[in-house]
Amino acid sequence: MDIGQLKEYILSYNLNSCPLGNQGYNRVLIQLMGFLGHGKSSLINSCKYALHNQVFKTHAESGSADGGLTVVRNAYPLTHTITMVDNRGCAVLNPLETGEFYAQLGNFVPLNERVEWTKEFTDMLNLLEDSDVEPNFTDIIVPIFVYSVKREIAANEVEEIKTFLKACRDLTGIFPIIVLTHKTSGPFFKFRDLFEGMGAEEIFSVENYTSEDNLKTLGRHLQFLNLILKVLLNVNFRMSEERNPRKERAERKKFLAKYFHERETQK
Ligand SMILES: Nc1nc2c(ncn2[C@@H]2O[C@H](COP(=O)(O)OP(=O)(O)OP(=O)(O)O)[C@@H](O)[C@H]2O)c(=O)[nH]1
Ligand SMILES: [Mg+2]
Repeated sequence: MDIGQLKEYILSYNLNSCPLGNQGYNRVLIQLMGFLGHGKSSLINSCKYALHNQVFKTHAESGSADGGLTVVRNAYPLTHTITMVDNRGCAVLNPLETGEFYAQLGNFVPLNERVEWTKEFTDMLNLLEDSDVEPNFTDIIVPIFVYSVKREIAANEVEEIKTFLKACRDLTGIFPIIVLTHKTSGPFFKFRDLFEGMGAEEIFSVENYTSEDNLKTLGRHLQFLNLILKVLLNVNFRMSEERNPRKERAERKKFLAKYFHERETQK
């Protein structure tokens, strides 16, 4: 596929065209996750820039090197079917943070709301119950974990991230795609090996487009278009089998209820 065909494939992507039809799904949600200031919002801006022939624009506000800028889980449509979802960055990947991410991936948290890491056991159970009023089971969620290669990583963090990524896989049926940002400012090959060792199947190293540097080149555009393509290939794979959105939602609910119960008893 040349770049024109790649863009056309993404722009015209429709779940109705899957071999077994849409099976009750109507949207692909690309859910970003990661630590503070690692480049999540910039990744959204980069993908929109690569996909649409426009001047560079910051759709998702980005800027602070230390992070903490994004606190709302804003949704940014890329096409009529594909939406990218920003996230609050976490300082640590402790049970309160991972619990929130799992609830998001289960589609039990409404979009465009402020992300709180503080939800305790009863808050989480209420969240699961409340979401039954207007259940959302028509999204296919694809997780993306964003990590800056400028950052140091401690041995205990590697174990935490590994456990987290596997749980995301169990919940969504898709191993989170890893996006390594700031690739020209750190040992990206070291992080590639590290994430591959954690079980990552797809690892992209990118230099995000930013307000300071948004010089468009073919290779840089392709980084982001190929990332979106990989998301869609994962969706196609999942959609090649018979699916039941309601049943899958019920499974995710059970997974979360069990997780929150275990988290409570391990305190
Ligand atoms: N050179 C370079 N700068 C980047 C890259 N990605 C992000 N930045 C810069 O890093 C800073 C933080 O990026 P953001 O996109 O705001 O990061 P974030 O993960 O959304 O951060 P929070 O929402 O605040 O947690 C900004 O100044 C960006 O311009 C990259 O790949 N290369
Ligand atoms: Mg942000």
